[in-house]
Amino acid sequence: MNLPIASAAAQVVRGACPHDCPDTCALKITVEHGRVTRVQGDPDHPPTHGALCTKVSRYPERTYHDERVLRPLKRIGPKGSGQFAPVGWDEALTDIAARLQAIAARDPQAIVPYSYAGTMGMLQGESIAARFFHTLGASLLDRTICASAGGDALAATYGGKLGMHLEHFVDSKLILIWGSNSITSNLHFWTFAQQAKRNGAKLICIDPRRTETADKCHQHIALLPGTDGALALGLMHELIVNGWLDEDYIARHVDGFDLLREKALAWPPERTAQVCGIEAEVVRTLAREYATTRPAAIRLNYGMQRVRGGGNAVRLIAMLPCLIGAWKQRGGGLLLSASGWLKAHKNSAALERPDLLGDRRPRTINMSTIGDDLQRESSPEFGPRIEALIVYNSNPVAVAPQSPKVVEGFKREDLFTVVLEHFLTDTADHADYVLPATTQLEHLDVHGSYGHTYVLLNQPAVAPLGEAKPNTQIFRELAAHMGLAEPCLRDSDEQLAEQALIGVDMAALREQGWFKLPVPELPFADGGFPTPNGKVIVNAPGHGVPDFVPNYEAALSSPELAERYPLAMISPPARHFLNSSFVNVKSLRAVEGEPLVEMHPADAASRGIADGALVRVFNDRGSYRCKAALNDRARPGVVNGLGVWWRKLGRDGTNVNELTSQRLTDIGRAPTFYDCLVEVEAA
Ligand SMILES: Nc1nc2c(c(=O)[nH]1)N[C@H]1C(S)=C(S)[C@@H](COP(=O)(O)OP(=O)(O)OC[C@H]3O[C@@H](n4cnc5c(=O)[nH]c(N)nc54)[C@H](O)[C@@H]3O)O[C@H]1N2
Ligand SMILES: Nc1nc2c(c(=O)[nH]1)N[C@H]1C(S)=C(S)[C@@H](COP(=O)(O)OP(=O)(O)OC[C@H]3O[C@@H](n4cnc5c(=O)[nH]c(N)nc54)[C@H](O)[C@@H]3O)O[C@H]1N2
Ligand SMILES: [Mo]
Repeated sequence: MNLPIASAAAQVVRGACPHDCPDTCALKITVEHGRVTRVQGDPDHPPTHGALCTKVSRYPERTYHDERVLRPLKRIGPKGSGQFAPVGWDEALTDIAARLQAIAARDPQAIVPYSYAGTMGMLQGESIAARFFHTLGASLLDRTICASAGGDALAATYGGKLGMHLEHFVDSKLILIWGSNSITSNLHFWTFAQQAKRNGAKLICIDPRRTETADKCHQHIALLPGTDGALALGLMHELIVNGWLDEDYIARHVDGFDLLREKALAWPPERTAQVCGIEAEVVRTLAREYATTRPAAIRLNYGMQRVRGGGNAVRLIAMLPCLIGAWKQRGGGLLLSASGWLKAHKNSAALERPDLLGDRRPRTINMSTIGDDLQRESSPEFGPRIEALIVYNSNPVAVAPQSPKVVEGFKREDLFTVVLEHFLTDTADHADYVLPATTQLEHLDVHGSYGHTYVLLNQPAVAPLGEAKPNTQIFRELAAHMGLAEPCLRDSDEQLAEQALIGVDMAALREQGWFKLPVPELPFADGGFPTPNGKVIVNAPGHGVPDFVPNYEAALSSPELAERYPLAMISPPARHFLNSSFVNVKSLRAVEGEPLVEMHPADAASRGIADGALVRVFNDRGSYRCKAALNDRARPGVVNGLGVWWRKLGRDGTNVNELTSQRLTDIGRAPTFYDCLVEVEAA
């Protein structure tokens, strides 16, 4: 592969945004005198259309940040203190290799990789890293922290994580923006939605929080957190009793609808409204508009599945477009994730080489319960106590639920922790070794997307800064220091890029920087779901018929808890951060100000809390101090703790995950970040 490393002359290099976002933008990176001076969106890439979010247009500020980790660091203070001394690469890798070898000799499953989507790249994500851990026979990681409730639910319904083309939303006449703050977290979808709006479409936002997206929609339905399944059943009730079903589409393409009909008939608008905390008339009107407007689309997003019943709710909502035959038209249907379209084109087996495990079947650790799992002793059920953690592309001390437990685990003196990072994050502060990783501007990668149907190539724009190395190179060198002879551990990034994709014109990808996958225009217009019989599944094996599942923590299911902690807390993304990334970029942190909890003025008044007052948000798991912002972005009974701050940049070294629980969703073993009761008092 051709790698245009910058020379003195100004040049433009094609790249891709690596972040965990549905938009995966195509970038044009200007390099002058060996330094990136500008990052812009590619005007020719249809989803990006030349625009970038504020965060990524400031990418050079992140890459050239004066706090970048640019040399390997070895811990010299107590765990968590962030006290390190620089060491040479060879010294660091020799010591790490010896430590891991000693553990692996007892049981390689005591070594746990911990990674997520800090970069979504196929190379710098799971390629050499996966090969390395598979060769060792280390524990496997269940990557559940974000999307597995909704993702598994969607796959249980449609047969894959499949949905509408992003570009088709311009043709919609009604768009339900459901559990998504698009302006914050899916900006490039929002552009298409606005175009639809200009063409006469009605936009309805379904979200407990009055977000900036809700402000710009025609209507906002502020339901209680975790009640989306009830709303979907209420809508189905109305579709059924008013004769608004597409009987023909259902007969031909939905398997088991009668089972669902029975459930839905138990949800008249009054019951639905009571559970959701909204008016019955809102349910009736929404059902009528959804049934009678064509084309009708749903942009569902992962915000609504971070609760106990998140999987069931996604299954119910995913039925709606099938009941009205919305899939028959361009601009109709649903999009939660488009990543299933990539599946046929991403050669995961070649990149990750699970065959290197041979006959070994290591145990799997769920990343969402790392707090508890770090405390477990060896046992026949659990397997060996976790002795080593290798963290890359993730900041679990900040982002994993119930952080008091996570911190306690990372502080264990008998745990050996290596963190590959750009910065000294809350997690890196707990490492025995921090290894400096390159950013997207410094390495090669290949990307798909979960919000559109293109693949992208990211060419390195500049040479690695300082002594930083790509994740791939770090794992190659670590493997060599451990004497692992497996030849595929030596594949170069260029070779990996050649192995990554199937059925993609690599010449076009190199030339243009992006390539549209061959996805059918109207994939489900005439059924054809990738399920065993081609039909949408109601009664899913192992899951049964979908139903409303109330939150763990709600008056409905735990009245005693709700008496002590009467406020439901959600912790959705802050616009200028990306999970915990960018919190340390000063210009972006300045816009967000400081950690806040939004409260409705009525909830604040009864607690004697003034706007801007310092408050303590607490429950049985922990306590978090921040400022109260009183406004109607919060509905009564719900508080919004905007996420996810670095703990050490928060007020008392905590963030919102001090309060969240490690309980898991109904489907997908995912965290329930937004299923969390709290109380708030003036601090
Ligand atoms: N700027 C920015 N962009 C991001 C991210 C970020 O942190 N910052 N995160 C990225 C990631 S990791 C992901 S997974 C994606 C998608 O990330 P999502 O988590 O889907 O992000 P949003 O769409 O911002 O937020 C979800 C919305 O759901 C709402 N919500 C919370 N609980 C409920 C509920 O029970 N029901 C309903 N209907 N709504 C609820 C929240 O108020 C919020 O407005 O976005 C990505 N994009
Ligand atoms: N309370 C609450 N908690 C949440 C959420 C919420 O809404 N509320 N959202 C959840 C969601 S949706 C998600 S996806 C998770 C996300 O959690 P994480 O995947 O941990 O995401 P980030 O916090 O962005 O941390 C990613 C880290 O990877 C690093 N990184 C980026 N690129 C590279 C690279 O090329 N190499 C290496 N070695 N490192 C790199 C970054 O510097 C950053 O520190 O958080 C979850 N946590
Ligand atoms: Mo996510």
